[in-house]
Order: sequence, then C-alpha cells, then structure tokens
Amino acid sequence: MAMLNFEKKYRVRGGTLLGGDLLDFWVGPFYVGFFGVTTVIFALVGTLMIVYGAALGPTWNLWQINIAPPDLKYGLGLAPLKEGGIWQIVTVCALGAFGSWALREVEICRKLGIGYHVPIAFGFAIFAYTVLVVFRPLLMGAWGYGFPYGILSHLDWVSNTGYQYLHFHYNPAHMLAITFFFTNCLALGMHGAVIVSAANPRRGETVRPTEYEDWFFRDVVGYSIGTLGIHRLGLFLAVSASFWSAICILLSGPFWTRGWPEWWNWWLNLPIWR
Ligand code: UQ1
Repeated sequence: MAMLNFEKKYRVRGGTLLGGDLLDFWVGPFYVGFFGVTTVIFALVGTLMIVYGAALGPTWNLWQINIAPPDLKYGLGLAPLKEGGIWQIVTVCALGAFGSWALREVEICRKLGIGYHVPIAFGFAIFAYTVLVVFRPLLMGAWGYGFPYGILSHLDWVSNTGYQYLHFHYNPAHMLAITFFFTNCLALGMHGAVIVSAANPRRGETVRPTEYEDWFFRDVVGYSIGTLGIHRLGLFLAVSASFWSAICILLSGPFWTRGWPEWWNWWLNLPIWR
C-alpha cells in the first residue's frame, strides 16, 4: 500500500507505554504496538475457544450457539473446560483484548498529542462488561452468575435475570440508564441531522458555516449548546448510559434481592403521608 502523503505527518515515533521502539510500526493503515499484538493474540485465542465450544455443542446454527458459564456449584473456582472452563477462558481473553485495545488507543493518543477521551469513554463500556462477568459474579459468589456467550442465550439471560427482580423497569439505575440511552439517540439524531443539513447542501447551494447550526437551534429552542458543547454533551450522555447500565445490574443481586417495585416502598413509607 502506498504511503499517503499525510501519513508522514501523523506517523510519529514514540509515545509507547511498553515495548519502546520494538513494535512501534504500522501494518497498512493500522498502528501495531505492543498492545496491537496482545489484542490480536487475545482475540484470536478467545475466538478459537468459542469455535471449540461451538464444536462441542449440539448446533452450528449461529443464533443458537451457546458458551455457558460454569454451574453455580463451582463457585468462584476454575471449572472443567467442558463445564464452563471455556467460558472462563473466553472471558479472560475478552478482558485481555478489550484492555489491550484501550491501551493501544492510549498509545495513539500519546503519539498524536491529543487527550485520552476515546480510551476513557471506551473504558466505560469495558467497565459495564466487567461488572456483568466479573464484579457481580464475585459479589454473588459464583462465576455462574455471568451471562452466557450466545446470541439467543444472552437474551434469555437478560430476560430471566430481569424477571428475577419482578419488574426491572422499576430499578432506579435502570431508569437512569434508559433515559441516557434515549437522550443520547435524540442528541445524535439532532446533531447528525444539523451537520448534514448545513455541510452537505443540495447541488448548486453553498455549504453553510457553523454559525448556522447555532442559529437553527436558537430559533427552534431558544438555545444552542455550541459546536464544541454538543460533543461534550454527547460524550457525557454516552458514558452515562454505560455507567448507569453497569450500576443497575450491579445493584441487582449483590445489593437488592427482592422485586424492584418493592424498592419504592421507601416512598410510601415517608412520614409525610401519616
Ligand atoms: C446545538 O446547539 C449545536 O450547536 C450548534 C450543535 O452543534 C452542531 C448540535 O448538533 C445540536 C444538536 C445542538 C442542540 C442541542 C441542545 C442541547 C439545544
């Protein structure tokens, strides 16, 4: 692949956290680095373990393949390979791959001299996954509380786990998470639409500068958060959605074992009603 002229400008040496200059190079458009190598190794081993688990199972139907966590009787110990051990290895590989990917992002940020916002934002997603398969199982005393790796099986897990708490929509952290997800959709919908409306005009019309985006929202809602502000808002909404999702499931089991509707009894029990 030919070296594009702008690659000379951004492909700078250094900024690595580990390995010094050893793996400080690119393959095609991809930066490699120590953590690029560990990402590939973890992802490859994890994927192969999933394929191995699928081969042991009853089906190659993509929807039905399931890599189940160990039975609860294994507690927080290691399970035999075919009884949840594969799930445990896949989980370690996933955490290794996600962590490596985040650190590779950090190295690229250091090379470019930009902030660490992207790896930090990704960290919220990693946190949510880690809550599901590590922190909550640890607090509940068994790896078997982790969710199974499979398209339909993980949906069944979500449904079953939700109904164990009677009505998950009464979980206040779940309410917050959903509100952030929806508001995030609203913000990205508005932002994407306003950018395209101004920056991608019909044939013969001119591209409008960014003030037009401010003016549009001042006219519509009396306020513009600004062209930098909307991206700060978007980052906040997105990481908040991940964060409160993680909290809502972390609360369920380790800190609240009854139905979530019942949690609201504190409201009915306020002394002001007496
Ligand atoms: C906005 O105010 C703004 O600044 C000009 C944008 O940047 C292009 C936007 O994309 C959006 C969606 C808004 C509107 C947001 C609020 C909170 C009024």
